[in-house]
Amino acid sequence: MCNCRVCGNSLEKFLDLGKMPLANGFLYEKDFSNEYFYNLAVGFCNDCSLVQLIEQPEPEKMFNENYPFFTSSSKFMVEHFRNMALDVISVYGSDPRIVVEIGSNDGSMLKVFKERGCEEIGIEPSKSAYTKALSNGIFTLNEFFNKETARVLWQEVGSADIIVSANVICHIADINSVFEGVSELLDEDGIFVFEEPYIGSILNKVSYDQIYDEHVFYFSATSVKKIAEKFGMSLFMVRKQNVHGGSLRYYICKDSRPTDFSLVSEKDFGINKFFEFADLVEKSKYTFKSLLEYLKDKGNSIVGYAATSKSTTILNYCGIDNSYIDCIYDTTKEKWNKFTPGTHIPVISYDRFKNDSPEYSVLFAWNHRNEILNKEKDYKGKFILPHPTARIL
Ligand code: DWN
Ligand code: ZN
Repeated sequence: MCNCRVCGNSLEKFLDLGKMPLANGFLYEKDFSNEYFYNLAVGFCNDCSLVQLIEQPEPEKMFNENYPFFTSSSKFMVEHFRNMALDVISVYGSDPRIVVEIGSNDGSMLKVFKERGCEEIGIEPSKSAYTKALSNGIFTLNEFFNKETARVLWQEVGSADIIVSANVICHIADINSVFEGVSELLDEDGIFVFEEPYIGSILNKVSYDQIYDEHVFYFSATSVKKIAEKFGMSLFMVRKQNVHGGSLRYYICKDSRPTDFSLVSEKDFGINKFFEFADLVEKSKYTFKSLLEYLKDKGNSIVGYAATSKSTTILNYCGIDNSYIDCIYDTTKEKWNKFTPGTHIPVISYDRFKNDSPEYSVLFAWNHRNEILNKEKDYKGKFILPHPTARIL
């Protein structure tokens, strides 16, 4: 079993979701026999309070030319990142000169900084997303961010006024290298702002599908504060965000700034809370599978709406294949005509959803619920939410 990636302490395992394929390892039929699996389990560090995967596949297996997630797949999220960029500039206090984004994907957020006249630098390891960013005119390096990349950048362009990141820091196992790199690259008056799905929301919503290979860390204000301090920086503010089921935005600086943690209380995040969560996850699986069985027995057609990374955890953990779910409709063309990792359900173009009009659709992109329900006002069937207790909307 691996130790805490921040402080080296041994981890207390509280949840084991079993054998898993890569969350974004959508594949063709010819590749079924070579599919990669690992064991998906999560542990808690009693020292720094950081929840983390026990084992994570190598980054190159996940983030490469086949990586099929693009920020622009959600209009709502593009708008959210516009607001995030403006918020960060306003907290920084003046127009920044250099802005670096760690894991900048297709450049959706950097575009806003660029429009404001900043020099934008994206760091994006997935060739697929990097290529999209370049075609969007966003300066991007096809690299993993770590202390070495940070040093090279610092030598070439000097320090960064702002370093931002969204839904990325939780993906990087060598978090010590990330924070060391940030502390070297960041200007003395600069700020480092990042946001991630919040462990408090995952616990409350029993959204265990946020747990998959790419998400090695599940942060809280308590754990982020400790990591920042380890590298001579300080967490001065956290703000809740209503995205991905509930995220926290963390604001970190090198100098001292007025602190504001008023909105977050994490007193009860001890190991017992995590064992309780593990019980609720098992109950959720039972309700989801029973609901699908019930609907199927009655002769209904069931499909999936959005082949998200999260759906890989749910489908594999609950043992749901195409005897339950006929297909999953998705807007990302890189996933079309492929099959879901591990469970081999066909993924097809979203364009067919309206015509097919299936009776029940599992809303695997439950985090985009408002955006999707708005878009699907004319849908005659019903949506199913997979957790906390599976239910028909
Ligand atoms: O952390 C991560 C988050 C930010 O994005 C990554 N590890 C990978 C990814 O996770 P995800 O795949 O669970 O993200 P989403 O945004 O919940 O889902 C994206 C998928 O859903 C895409 O394949 C597009 C699809 N989708 C759709 O078919 N119709 C999305 C929307 C909003 C829609 O209306
Ligand atoms: Zn630790």
